[in-house]
Amino acid sequence: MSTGFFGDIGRIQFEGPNSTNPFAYRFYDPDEKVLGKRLEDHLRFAVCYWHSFIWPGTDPFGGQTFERPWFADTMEAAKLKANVAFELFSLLGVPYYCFHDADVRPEGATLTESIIRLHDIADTLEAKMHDTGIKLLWGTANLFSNRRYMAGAATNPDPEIFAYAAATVKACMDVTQRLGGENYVLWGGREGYETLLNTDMAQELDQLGRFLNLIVDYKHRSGFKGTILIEPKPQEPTKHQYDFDAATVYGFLKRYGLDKEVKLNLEQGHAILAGHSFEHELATAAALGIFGSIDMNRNDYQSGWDTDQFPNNPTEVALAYYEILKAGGFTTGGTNFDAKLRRQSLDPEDLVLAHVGAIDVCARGLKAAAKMVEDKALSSLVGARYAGWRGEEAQAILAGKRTLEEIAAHVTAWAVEPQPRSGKQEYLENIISRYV
Ligand code: XUL
Ligand code: CO
Repeated sequence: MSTGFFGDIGRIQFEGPNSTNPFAYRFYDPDEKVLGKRLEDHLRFAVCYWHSFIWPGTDPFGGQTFERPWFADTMEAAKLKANVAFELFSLLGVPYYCFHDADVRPEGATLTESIIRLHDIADTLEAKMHDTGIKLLWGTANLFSNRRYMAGAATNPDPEIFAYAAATVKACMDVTQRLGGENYVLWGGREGYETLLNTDMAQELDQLGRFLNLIVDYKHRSGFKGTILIEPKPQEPTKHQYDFDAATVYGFLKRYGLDKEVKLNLEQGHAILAGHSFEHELATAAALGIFGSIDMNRNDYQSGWDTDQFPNNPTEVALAYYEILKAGGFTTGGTNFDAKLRRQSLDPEDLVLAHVGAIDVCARGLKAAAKMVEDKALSSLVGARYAGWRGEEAQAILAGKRTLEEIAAHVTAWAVEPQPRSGKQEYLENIISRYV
């Protein structure tokens, strides 16, 4: 039985690019074949529980703006929330959703009570998943909201907090596994410092390395088949977070022997906060072999803050999916909208419209990117740019078969100096605008 929250809005259908119906997809036809694969299977959309159903519309100067019938700390409210959440997922026709433990159940007086409640609500989620066919892209633990985590979870100076966080993650991994989750995400919002004056950085990094090793070890023993993902973010809430960006996390994983075990969940807004573009983060992860999944929301370029807005820039989105397609596309990962409404968007239909637009811009971007891949629009030029490295001498250098002295002797024997070639940047940028 419907909760009636979304009124008479029916299932969103694909109507094609000429449709002016705001409740229709213009670019997202899940069954459309792109590069031999259904669009739905390329994009693997997920709706997040937290911003859509938990966030009350607060900002640093103002309180709650949203009024939702499930805003209460009871199991009854949690069940109503689950019903409405699955109504949104079904309306949109997305294949996946994601949640934190704290999103789906009210916190108990003890960890044991919290875990019992988590499994209780998982019964509801399991039944809904069974009825709708909607799957869990990833589960995660909220190790940042409660005051016990104010000085970190894994990186807390107090080992009891480390242990509490570890036990919480175990419970969340168990529930994720039970619900057939395809990934488990770790975002370390408090894993960093506020001031170096009270921080032992070497100690905290070792704690974080141990924590992650415990998780990977448990994954293998518990039989969880999903991927463990770290979500980098440079700062906010802490002044500095250890999982700063893709390159930093790679160095961390290498140091603690986890580079073959853990991949990345990359978020557009976090890339911007780190001073990168999203495509830079995607390309870095792909080059290092740790690309996993994405949170496809965007930041405001003026605010310098994690504004978590729904994506709306087709060129940016196309460039992101171009990197993802080059990396071979998603395996267990997908496109999660870690995005929230603006706080003035009060109406239930705003929640639907925000996702419709985001889904459509992603479909449009992916299709443009796929066409660029298909036409080798950029790759033929990139291939030609590096052609010299396929030569015999260059291959020998790359394979470590030449010493510095040998290379020097070789170069001094040349009759002509090497000449620079154009990088063709504007030509390539013009190609992008042709596809988008
Ligand atoms: C915070 C953020 C989180 C993670 C999951 O910036 O992105 O919502 O995606 O904890
Ligand atoms: Co995120």
